[in-house]
Amino acid sequence: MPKIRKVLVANRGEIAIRVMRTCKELGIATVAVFSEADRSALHVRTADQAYLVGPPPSRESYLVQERILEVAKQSGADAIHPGYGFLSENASFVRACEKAGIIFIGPPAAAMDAMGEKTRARANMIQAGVPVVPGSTEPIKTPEEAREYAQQIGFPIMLKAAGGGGGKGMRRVEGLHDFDSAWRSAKSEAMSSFGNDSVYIEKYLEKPHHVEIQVFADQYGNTVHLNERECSAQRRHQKVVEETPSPILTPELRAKMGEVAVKAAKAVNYVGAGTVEFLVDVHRNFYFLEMNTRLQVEHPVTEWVTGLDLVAMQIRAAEGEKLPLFEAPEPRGHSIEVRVYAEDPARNFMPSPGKITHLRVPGGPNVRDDSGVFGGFTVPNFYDPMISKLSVWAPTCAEAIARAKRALSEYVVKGITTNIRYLHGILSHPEFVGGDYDTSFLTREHPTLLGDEDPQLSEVAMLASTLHAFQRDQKRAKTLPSGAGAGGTGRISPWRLALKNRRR
Ligand code: MV4
Repeated sequence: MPKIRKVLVANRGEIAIRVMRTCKELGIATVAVFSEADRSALHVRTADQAYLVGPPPSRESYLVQERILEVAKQSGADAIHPGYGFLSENASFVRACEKAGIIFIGPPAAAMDAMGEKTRARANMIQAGVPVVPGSTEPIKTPEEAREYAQQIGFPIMLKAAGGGGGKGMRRVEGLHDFDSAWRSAKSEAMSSFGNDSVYIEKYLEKPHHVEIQVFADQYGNTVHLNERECSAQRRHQKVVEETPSPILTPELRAKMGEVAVKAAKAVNYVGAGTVEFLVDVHRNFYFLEMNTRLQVEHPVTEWVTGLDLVAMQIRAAEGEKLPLFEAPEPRGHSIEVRVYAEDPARNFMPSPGKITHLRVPGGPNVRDDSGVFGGFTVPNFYDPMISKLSVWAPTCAEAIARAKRALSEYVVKGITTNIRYLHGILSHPEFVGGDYDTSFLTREHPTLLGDEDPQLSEVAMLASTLHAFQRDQKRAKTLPSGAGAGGTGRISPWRLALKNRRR
């Protein structure tokens, strides 16, 4: 079995540092790559060696496959960890690593191919017996064909780009009257985002939850799931807060979704850490959305409740070790992660790069700050403005919320604007605390989350949203099938029970 002795981390910021930390603990040497904008970045200082790979734009530096491979050879690295983003889901890069005799710490290229194109992924999942959102499994060629298909499955429908996920090239269509304009704009956005204007159709799910399952596989087909992450707190398809366990899962639903996620991974011969994303509807039906074939930003919450080091597991799997566990670990306690961004929530979340003149990072029991910055660092404007991920663990959800708020209140970042107060507002919001927030939460509640300067006004906003949440509960109790809600049967549903426990 090949032992990995030196890892090139083909990334920057907090994730590069996260990977290097585990390497150090395993006695593995690290190599950083950096652009001209990142000469003084923390990941460069953290690595044992560092190489300049190009000018600031990532197209000319972090994304240049030949240059990254050249550095790997020059430095004597035997493996490359891609982090997330950049080259992490690029099958041609995986093949280039293979050709160069360098271990890619991630899934095989074929597994990426099977999941990369969305209609192909859907067809593969149907084949494997995984439930997918009702809709087409091939791109639709003409608007006539699309209109006919839409009428068949019934409006509202969603037009989605086949070339990639993440909400780009996605349009909700109410009916025939707005079909043509949605068709045109979905196609042109798909083209500019993915260089592929293929579009397919799905039935539109109202206010779904985004729940994803972490999976892990070794090279011998042993595959487990490592429980879920609730990721419904998103804005513009960017996750803002993640937590595990999900407040809407019962142990039974967790086991069912976990089993399906393992089936999905096995169907594409997956190896390493992966995530199967699901949409969960109001009746708690769940549907495969896409599979992310990489380590994800929000992996720390899974590490908190399982006690595992996912990066160490990735490295061991890449070396050919067998999986050390054969069934899902029981989630222990509760974990929440918030993403700290250099951005201004009051100015439509405009990025706020610049020099951090003063920095105090939170600490204390069961608080983890995965940061890519330091006091005196200038946040460049070329990359994603996330500067850190703050994650906490506590025995119960209520304690985890209290701990995350406490940690946020310790966070001091001067010189640039951050979303720290906004994050505190989310964690204080009754809908978040109640645990039944769906993917419409952050957009819908935007005004109440901004943290008004006038405390009386924000009090009113909070009260209004409490009433709103109450109304939603009432409505849901009426619309859910008996047993699923409190719905007149006098029974307390497992979900309600979970919510009650949440307030302990
Ligand atoms: C949907 C949907 C409703 N119905 N598909 C958004 C990102 C992309 N990965 C899929 N997304 C959605 N797909 C159908 N058929 C609603 C969303 C959606 C969403 C999903 C996950 C998290 C946040 C979201 C916010 C708005 C819409």
